[in-house]
Amino acid sequence: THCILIGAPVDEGQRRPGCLMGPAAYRVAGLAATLEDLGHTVEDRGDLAPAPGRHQTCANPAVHHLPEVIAWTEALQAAGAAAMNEGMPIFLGGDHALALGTLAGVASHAQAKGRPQFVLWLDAHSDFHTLETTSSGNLHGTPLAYASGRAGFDPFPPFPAPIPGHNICMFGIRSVDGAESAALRETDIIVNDMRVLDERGIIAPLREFLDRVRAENGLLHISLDVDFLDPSIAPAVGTTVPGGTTFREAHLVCELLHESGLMTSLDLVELNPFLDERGRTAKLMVDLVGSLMGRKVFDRPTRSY
Ligand code: DIR
Ligand code: MN
Ligand code: MN
Ligand code: MN
Repeated sequence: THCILIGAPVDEGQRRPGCLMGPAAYRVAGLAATLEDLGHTVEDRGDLAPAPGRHQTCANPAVHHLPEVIAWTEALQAAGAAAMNEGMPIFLGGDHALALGTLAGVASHAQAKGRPQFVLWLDAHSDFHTLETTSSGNLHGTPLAYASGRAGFDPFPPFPAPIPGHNICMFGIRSVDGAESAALRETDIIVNDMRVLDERGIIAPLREFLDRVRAENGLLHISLDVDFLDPSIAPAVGTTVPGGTTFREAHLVCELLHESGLMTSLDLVELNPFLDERGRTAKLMVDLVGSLMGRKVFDRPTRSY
């Protein structure tokens, strides 16, 4: 695979400075060498710099850094759509607000190719707020609502090709705000919260989704939020939530995704190296990318997955 690394040092989607150091931390933790050792080619396009924000406002006074996040969204949409024609983009975050742009980029590319876009959201949070419903005002809590084509995103550009709910799968969810759960009930987004994963394990719900992606010849964007992982193994994130996925579960998810052969783009988001313990979380994220891209302890016959 030709891997295209795109640094997206977005820090404006939440209030705890540090995510802007994420792209540097992934590079220091050896992401490129990890991919090359697995036989992939790597093209590091450096860090994206958005145009200066214009003077946009919205009705909700809690929302902060709106012009900056809109500028990031536009820059990432363009960079993402372009990279999709040349290889597999891996977006190095930056907070999760970057997915407003990466989802827009991959969805517009999928539309141009006439293929359906699917999204796997590996996160403690559902990130389903609009500009109107967010009470924190943190725009990292909004990308899936934007990608679903929900109203409430003025003055953002309209989402280019809204993704149908049943093409979106949330996985590992354990913190959902009231306005988000009310809105989610009106959709057919697949919500695999921790309760589902505790009851069924991770393999069956993941397979169900991947089977649909394959049956529909879809493109699959994976958005990996550090807080998908349990804080005991991944402390370097501003919004830790107890009860996350374990080391073994996370690697299994990544290995199954690799064996599926379906992933076409990837976000690595919410790493805050300022909160890390000597690069521990950055290294874990790089190891997970290794599993996503084919590393395993023993070679095993390729299954469908
Ligand atoms: C919370 C936290 N739902 C909010 N969201 C996220 O502020 O909207 N934390 N995404 O990582
Ligand atoms: Mn600021
Ligand atoms: Mn998130
Ligand atoms: Mn999260």
